[in-house]
Amino acid sequence: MGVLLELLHPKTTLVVVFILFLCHAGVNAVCKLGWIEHCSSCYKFTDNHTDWENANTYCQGLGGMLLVIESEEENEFIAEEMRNSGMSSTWLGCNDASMEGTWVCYPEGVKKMQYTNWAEGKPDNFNYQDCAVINKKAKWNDRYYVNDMYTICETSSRVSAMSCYILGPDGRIQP
Ligand SMILES: [Ca+2]
Ligand SMILES: [Ca+2]
Repeated sequence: MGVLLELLHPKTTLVVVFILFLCHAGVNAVCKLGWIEHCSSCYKFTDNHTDWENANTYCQGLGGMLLVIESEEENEFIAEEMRNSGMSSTWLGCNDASMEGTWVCYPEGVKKMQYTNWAEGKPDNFNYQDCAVINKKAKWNDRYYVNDMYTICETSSRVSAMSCYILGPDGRIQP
């Protein structure tokens, strides 16, 4: 009986709930407040409309990286979210600046594009375009570094990152 009472103690319950939350989080992804979770990634859809370099720096400042799309599933998810939020062309963290025609994605920098969804006839390197964008129809194009495009940031939602954050009273992660 004593054990049962101890188990029902609010503090114990809180610990149990917390442990359950951690276990739950171990299976499912956890994102910072304001970021959208989807398939082991967290995404921040921003109002930032700027050139590639600024967009890249902006995402790094938020502890992420520019969006990198690695599957059709991710491509469709992003395009749908873009349509929902009225965003036009958005930067991808990929360019072929180092070697024309060899597209690499950041932050790795040397990771060749695995999945692509170029629009017909793209990339065409028109007047040396080196940065990839996705439009709301889920098609990709190459644009200039200096073009102004929307910014979506991405980060891994791995739970190991949780040690960097504190759980708020609502159970969400505080920055
Ligand atoms: Ca991705
Ligand atoms: Ca190019």
